Amino acid sequence: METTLVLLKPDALHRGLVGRILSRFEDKGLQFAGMRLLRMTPELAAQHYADHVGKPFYEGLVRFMTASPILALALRGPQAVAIVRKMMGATFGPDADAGTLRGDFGASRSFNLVHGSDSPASAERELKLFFPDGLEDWTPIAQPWMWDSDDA
Ligand code: 3AN
Repeated sequence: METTLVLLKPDALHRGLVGRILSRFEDKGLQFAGMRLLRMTPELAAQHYADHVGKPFYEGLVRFMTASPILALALRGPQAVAIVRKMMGATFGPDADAGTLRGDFGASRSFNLVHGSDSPASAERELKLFFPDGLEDWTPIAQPWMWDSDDA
């Protein structure tokens, strides 16, 4: 069982896409283990995007991510990290396949709606940044029909 960090970025909130994006994750059978509306600070951005500090696009990325609130999610399920990455699609809207979140909802290279951890190790690091008090542990009533012991 994995838990991954997803961020719905400012463009998702401004464009009223939150409900539809959450529905896609619910429809897939991923479980909400954390949900938090917050304003990303430049300090939090520097920690979260540590690998990108100093790159040419970094300042623009931070300006975008700190402009208005974001919604942080912890999503849980078997192979949740890889599943969310597939659901997000390629980094830039014009390149993202139809059927993915970025492919269906955006055409921008800068405003790409969602973030998802790129590995279980990144997920562990990022979840601590956005959910320092930990996550909610609960069992959805439908879980016995969502996945088998072989999946988890
Ligand atoms: P992804 O979000 O698909 O994992 P990363 O981790 O390579 O992409 O990049 C993190 C974020 O930085 C992206 N979501 C995107 O918003 C931004 N970004 C990455 N590369 C570029 C670039 N060449 N130009 C502008 N923004 C970029």
